[in-house]
Amino acid sequence: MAINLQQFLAKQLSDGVIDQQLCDLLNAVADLSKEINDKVTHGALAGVLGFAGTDNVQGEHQKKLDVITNEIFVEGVEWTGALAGMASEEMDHCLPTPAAYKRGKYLIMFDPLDGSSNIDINAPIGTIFSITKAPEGKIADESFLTPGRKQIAAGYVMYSPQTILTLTVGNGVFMFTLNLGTGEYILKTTKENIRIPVQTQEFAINMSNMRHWEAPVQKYVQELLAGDTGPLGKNFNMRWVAAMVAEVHRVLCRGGIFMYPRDNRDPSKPGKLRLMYEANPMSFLIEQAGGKATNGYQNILDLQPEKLHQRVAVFLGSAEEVERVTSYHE
Ligand code: AFP
Repeated sequence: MAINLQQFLAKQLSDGVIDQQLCDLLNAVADLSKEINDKVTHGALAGVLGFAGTDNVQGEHQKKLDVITNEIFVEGVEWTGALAGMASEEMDHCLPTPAAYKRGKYLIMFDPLDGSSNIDINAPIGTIFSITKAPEGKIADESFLTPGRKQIAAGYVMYSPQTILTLTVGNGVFMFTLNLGTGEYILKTTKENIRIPVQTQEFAINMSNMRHWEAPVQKYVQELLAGDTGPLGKNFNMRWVAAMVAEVHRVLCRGGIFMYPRDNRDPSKPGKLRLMYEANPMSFLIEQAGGKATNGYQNILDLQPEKLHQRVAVFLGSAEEVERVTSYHE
């Protein structure tokens, strides 16, 4: 009998894997994701498409849905009594839990809507979150700068043909499908405790950036393209959905390697993806499912963050291929 997310979390609580505050926080994230799902699926009908007319800290033009979903996320978790503070791709600085609410023991970092460029073309998008223990004392941006290895929980919600919440609390990866009829997230019995195949024949990278890549990535991608006529001795397929949530979901479901390397266009930027609320939570999920995630040199989870919105190169997925491309960087 398939169980729902509340039942799954209640069991994790009774088994001592999570505490009451984390249980409440994760249930709140699941609930707010249903509101985001509603906004996303109504799109133009809800008047939520197009640009908001503002820029985020990344200097990127915010879509209306970026701003709306950020508000939904903040209001969806601030009251739980589980948080000392939160940080978001869409907010320049962190937000300590307002005095009106009980301070909790956790911090949450999130990208409320990953894949904004997909919104107006009805392509997959998602919400990504990462949960760590809050330090004692006043909460500031620096409070969030702990290595990904210290995450307590992480996950994403993918808004696509199915709305799927994927979660780890440190004992494997579990996927839940939203039953729109009942509003329940149901554990996908075929997808309990996900394992990523060590080998793969599928890669994901934005090929239009090829001329900007560093030599190790050039070498590796040439080998992928050479297929069975080259050193890898097998043919590869390519995918690019332009939403990290969709790429990671595919890797968790059937393996593959996803890459967003740094490139020579802007040497000050070590990559496009953000460490704290994209690469870290996704790397936690990937490692929990038996995959690998590096920045070309180090496991992403071992990186010591220096800034809240810092970027990082990402190579993640099936261990054999991530290890191969990482070895070319040595
Ligand atoms: P947007 O949120 O600006 O669409 O960027 C999405 C993203 O951060 C990540 O989710 C994708 O994997 C990657 O960027 C796509 O980047 P390109 O648009 O350069 O292919």
